[in-house]
Parts: sequence; C-alpha cells; structure tokens
Amino acid sequence: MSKIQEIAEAIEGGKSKVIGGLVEAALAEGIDPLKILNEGMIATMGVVGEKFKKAEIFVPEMLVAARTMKKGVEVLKPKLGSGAATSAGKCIIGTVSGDLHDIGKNLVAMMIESAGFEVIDLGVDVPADSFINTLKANPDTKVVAVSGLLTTTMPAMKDIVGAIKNSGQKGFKVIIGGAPITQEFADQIGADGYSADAASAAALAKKLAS
Ligand code: B12
Repeated sequence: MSKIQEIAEAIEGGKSKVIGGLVEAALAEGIDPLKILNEGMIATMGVVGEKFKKAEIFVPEMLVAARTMKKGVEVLKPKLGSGAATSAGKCIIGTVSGDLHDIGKNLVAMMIESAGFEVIDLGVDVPADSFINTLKANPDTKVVAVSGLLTTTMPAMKDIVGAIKNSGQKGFKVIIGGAPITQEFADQIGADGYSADAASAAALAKKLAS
C-alpha cells in the first residue's frame, strides 16, 4: 500500500495516533506535501462526507476523521507554503455563524499566511458583528475571508458579506469559499472573489490586495 493510501485509510478510520508518523514517513519518502494534502487528506474528507450522506457513518466518525486530518496537517504545515517574509497586509478570516466546520478555513488561513499576510483568525460560528468590530480595530485590513460548509448557512454568509460591505469601512476586499459556494453565489451576494481551494484562495487574496 502506498503511503498516500495509508494516510487516507488512517484519516477515514480516525487513527489519530498514527497519522503524524505516516505523514512524516511520506515526507521522508520525498512525496510532495501538496500531494499528501490533496490526495491523502482532502480527497479522503470527500469520501467521509459521501459515507455520511449515505448514512454508512455518523457524526462521531466524521469528527474523529476531522481530528485525525487536523493532526496530519500540523505535521505537514511547515512544509507547505512559501514562507514569504514580506507583509502583504492583514487578512481577517472566519467561518460564518451557525457553522462549525474549520478544516478548510484553517487551510485557507495557512496558505494566505504563507503568501505573506498577517492573518487574524476569528474561528468558527462568527457573526457579522465580530467581523465588523475586528475590521474597525484593524482599518489596514486588505482582505476579509469568509468560509461556509453548510447550505443552511449560505443565507448567513449573504447577510455577513452584506453587513461587512455596508459597515462604512473601506480599503478591503471580501472573498468567500467552502464546499457549497460557487462563483455565481459570490456574484449574487456581492463578494469580491471566490475560489475553490486554499492555494487559489491565497493567489486570489494577493491579487485583490495589490
Ligand atoms: C469533517 C466534517 C464535519 C466535522 C467538522 C469538524 C471540523 N472541525 O471542521 C463535524 C463532525 C463537526 C461536522 C458536523 C456537521 N456536518 Co459536516 N462535514 C464534514 C466533512 C466530512 C468534511 C469537511 C472538510 O473538512 N473537508 C475538507 C476541507 C479541506 O475542505 P473544505 O472545507 O471544502 O475547504 C476547502 C474549500 O472549500 C475552500 N474553502 C473553504 N473555506 C474557504 C474560505 C474562502 C474564503 C475560500 C476562498 C475558500 C475556502 O478551500 C478549502 C481547502 O482547499 C463534510 C463533507 C464534505 N465533502 O465537505 C461534511 C459536511 C459539510 N457536513 C455536513 C453536515 C450535514 C453536518 C452536520 C449538520 C451533521 C449533523 N447532523 O450534525 C453538522 C453541522 C455542524 C455545524 N453546525 O457546523 C454536510 C453538509 C450538507 C449540506 N449540503 O449542507 C456535509 C457536506 C456531509 C454530507 N455529504 O452530507 N462535519
């Protein structure tokens, strides 16, 4: 079995004790960290999601898979990103209110940080007020990034983006993302940008901030 398959199986099976060692072994074999992330980890969360949808697994299994992926990402983190030294400005990031998913948001935060931004991470379940108060406290913010994984929290994303845009604060762009989000939805709610994954989110943030 390849190291990537072993990592995928460990995540799916929620084997958080072995994941760190497996990621280290894969890195030692010279496997590209991005390949480990995309093929071993992110793809596996898609499989986990499908199994949940078909009621083959339930929330606890989804949770342990998520915890295992997080542990794996910790080991991978120093190997990802460019470690850019120059400051591209500030980026405020958070997952919308009502939504507790943060793996994708954390990856986006990590890649945006590697692209040279100072990242202020508000965590999960973030209401519009928190985004706006943080913007007011950090008027030099260049990008506000809003994540959402549930179709049921897409209306909250619309409200949050609207409230941020109408807050009277200036000089920043709003980007959105998450599994159910599309460019069409971003256009509809007046966001300045959308991207489908963490690497392109960082490129988008850089483009919009310059
Ligand atoms: C792990 C997981 C959980 C974990 C979350 C743990 C955690 N700390 O995040 C737990 C168990 C807590 C959970 C709970 C629930 N979950 Co859940 N979960 C998932 C699962 C399996 C994986 C999500 C994930 O981490 N993916 C991997 C990451 C890397 O991908 P990502 O988040 O999409 O992020 C990438 C891009 O979207 C993008 N991106 C993300 N954010 C942003 C932001 C910006 C600005 C940009 C530009 C890009 C960007 O870049 C990221 C990196 O490439 C998904 C299945 C799936 N296919 O998504 C279901 C899923 C999202 N969950 C689902 C559901 C239904 C739930 C629950 C309602 C279940 C329940 N009955 O309680 C609860 C809701 C809790 C809540 N209020 O939030 C459904 C949602 C269905 C829907 N259409 O809304 C899914 C799709 C499963 C399914 N197929 O049914 N879940």
